[in-house]
Amino acid sequence: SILDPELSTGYHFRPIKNWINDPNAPMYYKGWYHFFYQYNPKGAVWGNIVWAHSVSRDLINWVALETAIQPSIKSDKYGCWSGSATILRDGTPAIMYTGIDRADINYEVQNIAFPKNKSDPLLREWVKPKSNPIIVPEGGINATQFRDPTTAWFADGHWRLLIGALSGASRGVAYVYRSRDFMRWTRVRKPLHSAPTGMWECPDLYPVTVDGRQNGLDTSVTSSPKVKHVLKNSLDLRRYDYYTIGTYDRKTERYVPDNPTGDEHHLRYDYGNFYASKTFYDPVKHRRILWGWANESDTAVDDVAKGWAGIQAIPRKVWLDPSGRQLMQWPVEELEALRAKKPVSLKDRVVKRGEHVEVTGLRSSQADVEVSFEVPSLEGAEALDPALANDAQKLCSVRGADVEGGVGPFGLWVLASSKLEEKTAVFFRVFKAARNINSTKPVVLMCSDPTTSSLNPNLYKPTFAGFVDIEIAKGKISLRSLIDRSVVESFGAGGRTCILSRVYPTLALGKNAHLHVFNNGKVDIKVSQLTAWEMKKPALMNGA
Ligand code: DQQ
Repeated sequence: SILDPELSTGYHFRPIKNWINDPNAPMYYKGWYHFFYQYNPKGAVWGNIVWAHSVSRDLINWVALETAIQPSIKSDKYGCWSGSATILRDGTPAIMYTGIDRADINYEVQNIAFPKNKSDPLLREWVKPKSNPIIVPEGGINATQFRDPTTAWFADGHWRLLIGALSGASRGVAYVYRSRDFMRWTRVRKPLHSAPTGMWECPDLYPVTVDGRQNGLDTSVTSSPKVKHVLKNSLDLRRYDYYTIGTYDRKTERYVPDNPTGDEHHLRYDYGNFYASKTFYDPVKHRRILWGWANESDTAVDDVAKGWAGIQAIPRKVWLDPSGRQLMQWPVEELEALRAKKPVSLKDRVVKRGEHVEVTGLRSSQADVEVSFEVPSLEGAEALDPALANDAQKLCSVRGADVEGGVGPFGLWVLASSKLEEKTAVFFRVFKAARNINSTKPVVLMCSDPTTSSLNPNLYKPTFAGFVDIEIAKGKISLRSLIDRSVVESFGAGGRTCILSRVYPTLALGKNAHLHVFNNGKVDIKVSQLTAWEMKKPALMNGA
């Protein structure tokens, strides 16, 4: 049943009990990574929102501290919603967050909080200055859709930050606010950017280098010619995070996506269950790290029965692909410390049409699996239905893991029961170039298909999918899957396409979970290398 403790994640961040949602104000301060998150101290459903707080030395082992921010002033009496941290120029961290200050409607204002004691590296206590709220909705702004301040950036004597909003019935907006002293803020009349997508929750704007390296940049780096910006928004209506890559001009305070159709095209961090994400710059390892929330996909009744709901994805390093067209993501390297010493591996193993090969010798319910596939020929690839050439999700739902193809579907069955009644398929499928998308490149689809993941009939089991922008003509593609009891978090082609799914097997639990490589295509494929590690539990696992 859903209450089986074997379904509680082993190495993904989760609450011991109660509800969690958005990541808030991630930062590094005096030797510690700080992580705050939306938390309901009273139950396993959304409500009574406060900021819970955990700290870590390595982003993997977490210690829960006391609640950092909770309703205590008029301007946050009905909820302390999402926000971000900024390290000010004298080294002081400041938190900006949305407060709900009316009982009848979600009237949203922005508040500030500072550490009570800056010399405490754990930043245990936060104080709210009397001047709160410091930003209120005015000038025609819809006060019930005005929230989630970003990390601020500094240039030309001014701080700037963004606030997500809704204009009219359906326009998502990111407003820019400026300040000299971080306390008095004025809105720039024209928004940074907007698009007809519905409300923009949890915006995030940050620089990335275009020099092909994986290092990150501090949020205040805006001027170098070698910098592009990423604007991410969380779409309330569709419950996913999309981003564009573009140019931020700090004179006009406008942002222009490189791809004029980028706001419709919807490049996503993750094509699965991943929402309200936020990045921060890690000055220790010079990288930008992405946190994202993954909700449960069982029912609220199940959540209440099991007593907790929501996890965080493994923090991911993000950087700009040398093509400049998309971001790359990879689990932070610290995660590898949880890998058991002796992995299991396969080498140069051909997987024939219709064949599946079991990977034995490890407990794969909690594992990290890396595979490199070789596709000898693309000749047998299926034709792509032009009507689905832009709709990965639909394509995967009609051509799932069990539908025989040409080149693929091939990939992994994870969390599989011994007789395969239950299995989650993570796979690729290659199509011939589609005429209507104006390219001769074969089209690569990546899917996470949970339709047979559980015998429990009361689950939400959507098929998730995204295209993978690579030259498969070279014949190689890789897959990494982080399997963690009720999580399958996968990274295709080195982090080009990512999909996180929540699944709740009833049989494929603990030592009864199996791992296979499968090939349901007509063409043989080769596993040039597969390495699978059992994952240890972190010594310190959070809990609020
Ligand atoms: N969750 C918060 C809001 C945010 C939403 C409330 C996104 O601030 O817009 O818990 O999941």
